[in-house]
Amino acid sequence: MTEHEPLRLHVPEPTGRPGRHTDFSYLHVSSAGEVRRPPVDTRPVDTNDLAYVLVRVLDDDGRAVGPWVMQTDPKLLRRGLRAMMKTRIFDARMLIAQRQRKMSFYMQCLGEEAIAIAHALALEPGDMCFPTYRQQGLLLARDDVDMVEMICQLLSNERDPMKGRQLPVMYSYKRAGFFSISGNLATQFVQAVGWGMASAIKGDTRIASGWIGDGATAEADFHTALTFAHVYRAPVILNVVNNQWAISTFQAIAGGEATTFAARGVGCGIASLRVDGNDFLAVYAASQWAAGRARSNLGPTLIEWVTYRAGPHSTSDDPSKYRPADDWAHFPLGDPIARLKQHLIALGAWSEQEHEHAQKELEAQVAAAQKEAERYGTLADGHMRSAAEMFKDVYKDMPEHLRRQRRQLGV
Ligand SMILES: Cc1ncc(C[n+]2csc(CCOP(=O)(O)OP(=O)(O)O)c2C)c(N)n1
Ligand SMILES: [Mg+2]
Repeated sequence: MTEHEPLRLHVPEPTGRPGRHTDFSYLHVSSAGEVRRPPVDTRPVDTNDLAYVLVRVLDDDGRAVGPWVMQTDPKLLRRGLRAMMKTRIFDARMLIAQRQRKMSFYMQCLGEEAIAIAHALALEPGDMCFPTYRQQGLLLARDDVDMVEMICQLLSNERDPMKGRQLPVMYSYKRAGFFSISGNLATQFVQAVGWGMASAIKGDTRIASGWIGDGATAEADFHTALTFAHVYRAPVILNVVNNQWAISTFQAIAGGEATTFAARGVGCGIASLRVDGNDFLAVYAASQWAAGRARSNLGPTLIEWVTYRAGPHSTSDDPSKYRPADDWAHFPLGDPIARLKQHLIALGAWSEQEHEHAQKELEAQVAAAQKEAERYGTLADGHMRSAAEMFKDVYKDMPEHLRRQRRQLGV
């Protein structure tokens, strides 16, 4: 024995658990308008302070304040609001369809809608996103992606463009700048950096946008991506969506305790921001800033979007087992839809009546798309693609062992 105490490890714990309120002071929320906006050609090292504060534009009364306010056409904001409402309605309907056993699995982005949608509106045609399963807003923000086709994929039916080979929610829309989702977390980050580097090597003007969750930053791919992005000043936006949870694991377990995920970027020599992900105007302004840097050969930007995963991780999860049931109601950054709605009403560019009308119209649109998609089959009616499909599209000439397996299956 020595005079020293026995060594021990620290295991982070969330402050809230079922029956015990979360103390959200760990988020260190800045006031709206308080955080400076650096010039777009700022040196990465000069963003160090920005990795520990929170860029916010909308104040508690729905006013846009501070240096990150942009002259944004209210038409664009209304488009963003409608896309967020559509996404929430879409998620709610698909959740019910999963409970009705029409699809095997679903994942909502409830509470996080502003991030993907404002980001989509800040990108240009041809830019390529490498999303996770929680960025359906990137697709639903666009007019050129058919909801019917998306729902056919969720239902794994005859018209599923993925031919039943992907998990529902793992979309792939090259034409809409949406790279095929992989279930292997964090792979998107290295792919995004690689795609951005290829764009630069080719002398193209298109930029990449990579996506990762707080939990997945603990994967080695995250760090590899940061190194390559920094070394070659790749034209890429590195989005870290910190929604506080990775299934039942609190963000502190992935390394968010007493520091921030944005600080990882600065540590690697990458310009970094920490932004209120539930503030549509802040997401739009920060995305524009980062896209401007990437497009002007000023290098990558890492953005930590602070938000809250308001729903379960997926239809296979029950968050009441590990966090307070009313946690979202106490989350200090509120609801992104309510906040943008309040702002537009304060501007005189929206009203309660218009909101109600839009809600009904979008509900009808989503319901009609679902009805149309269900005509091609659902998991519940067994109207699926033939098992023969899984043998196709892999080899130009099918090898003998696969022919044999197909014969054994009798398809
Ligand atoms: C490499 C890898 N490890 C583990 C999993 C299982 N898994 C799927 S989602 C998830 C949690 C991810 O949390 P986070 O990155 O915070 O994203 P969020 O679901 O909160 O959007 C885990 C562990 C996986 N898909 N891939
Ligand atoms: Mg998470």
